[in-house]
Amino acid sequence: MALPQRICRRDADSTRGLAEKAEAGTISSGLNSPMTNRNRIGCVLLTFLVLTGTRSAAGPPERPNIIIVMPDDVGYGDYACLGNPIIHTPAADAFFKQSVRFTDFHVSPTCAPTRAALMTGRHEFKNGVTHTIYERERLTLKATTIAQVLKRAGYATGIFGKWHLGDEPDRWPDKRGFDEMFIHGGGGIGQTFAGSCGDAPGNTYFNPAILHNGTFEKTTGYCTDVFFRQALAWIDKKRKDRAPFFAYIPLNAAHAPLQVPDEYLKRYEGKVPENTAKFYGMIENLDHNFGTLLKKLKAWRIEANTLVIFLTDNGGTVGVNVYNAGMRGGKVTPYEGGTRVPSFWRWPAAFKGGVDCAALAAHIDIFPTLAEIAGAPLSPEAARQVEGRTLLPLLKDPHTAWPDRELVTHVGRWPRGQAADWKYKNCCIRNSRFALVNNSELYDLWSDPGETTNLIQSQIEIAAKLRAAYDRWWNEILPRLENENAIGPRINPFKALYWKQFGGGPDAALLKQMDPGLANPERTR
Ligand SMILES: [Ca+2]
Repeated sequence: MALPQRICRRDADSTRGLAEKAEAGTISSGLNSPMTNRNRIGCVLLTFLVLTGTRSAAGPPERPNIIIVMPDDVGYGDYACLGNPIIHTPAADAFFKQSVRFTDFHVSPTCAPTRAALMTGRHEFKNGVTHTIYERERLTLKATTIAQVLKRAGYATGIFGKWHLGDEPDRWPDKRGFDEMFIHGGGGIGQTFAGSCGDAPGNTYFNPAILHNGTFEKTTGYCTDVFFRQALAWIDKKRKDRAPFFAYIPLNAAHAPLQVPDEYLKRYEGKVPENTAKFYGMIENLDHNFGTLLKKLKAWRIEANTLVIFLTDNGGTVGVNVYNAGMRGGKVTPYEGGTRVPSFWRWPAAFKGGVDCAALAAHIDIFPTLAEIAGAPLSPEAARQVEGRTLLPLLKDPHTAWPDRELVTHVGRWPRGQAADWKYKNCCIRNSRFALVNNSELYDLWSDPGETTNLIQSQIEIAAKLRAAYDRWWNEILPRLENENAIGPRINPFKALYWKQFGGGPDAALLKQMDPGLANPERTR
């Protein structure tokens, strides 16, 4: 089982960590940690090597292609390689054996927040993202995205799937660093929410109309098959161009509604509740597509120098009642089960796979890691934006020194205008050992990974230190919540564009559902 192994790894890591801290004489916070000098030097060195083409047999590989595959609403416990006793995920399991696996990797507790943090290398609230709807899913236009950074460094950049950081045309990914854009709208195919957040009208997971570089295409097939097919065709073209590429493949599956091809349902029917069977079927379909992608990389002989990152976008959902890897909570909670996700990294030319890394890592680390790997220089502004750390030292040596840090989780989603009252609600600040939840619960994750025993009364100093760091963070983010009072348009932009292209329009019920004043009266207060 995964759980006892995890405790052992953390114990080993704690011993190592204490020795490292004693040696360094300091424990640093990850809340505002810029790139270290060592990493900056590494970045400059890699840039030099890339620009000059210098490469010895023992030197670093050429900068790799980069692929991120990120299923939606799938948790740590939803993979066979991570202990799930029922699900069939052979591609992820094989990939797991070839990868560096982060065992304490955290994302945000919901969809748009994780995407905002991944794209910018900093907490989603600093990007104005405090919800998944009501304009509060929109990524600030002031931020620099990792796609922009990679594009400037010469990468071809493509997104295939779920953007969920703003549906208005000026917020589309093609304005945020992606050359190629093949996306659905809102937070999921077929969704409609008041204001700007919603998909094309009438879409389901089968044969959806997808926005392709500004024009809708009526596709054929199941959504996950469609997104992978499009991504593979684009990758095939780019690899023939011999340009490095960044393919970002954030799938909408296995987010509800639980629509799945019948053939993927059969294995689970009767073994688990019906909804879980559908959910597992969606994951198995995704796994089949992931396997096809990996086979293609091999057939195209670009496997060795392609970095493939596989992670999910928040904690578990439908599957947590069957298996949750011993964690408490799931999506939309501040507990471990809300944010700790699979995170597998494979780059055969640069680092050895088949190993676990127990260091406390997060989605905000992806930005600086990719920038360093690509040898992409950051503007001073972008460097200041990034709160994460490069993971490259850990990828090369999973046991290397990794100073402790503090990471903040906040579920957000407060009612309009009530941010200030939500300071200690649905939140957590954690370091590698302790988690302070809702300012009233303290857990020792090494001895109690299931977060069952509240130590708030006995570990007063530890709680006070975490609380002080949290208070500083909260004061910093409050002035940055730029979308709190935004009022969206009366018609979802994706729907308006679809009707402009194909004809048609909303009926009275749909108009009411989209209207920010009628459908969501608290917005007008
Ligand atoms: Ca999600």
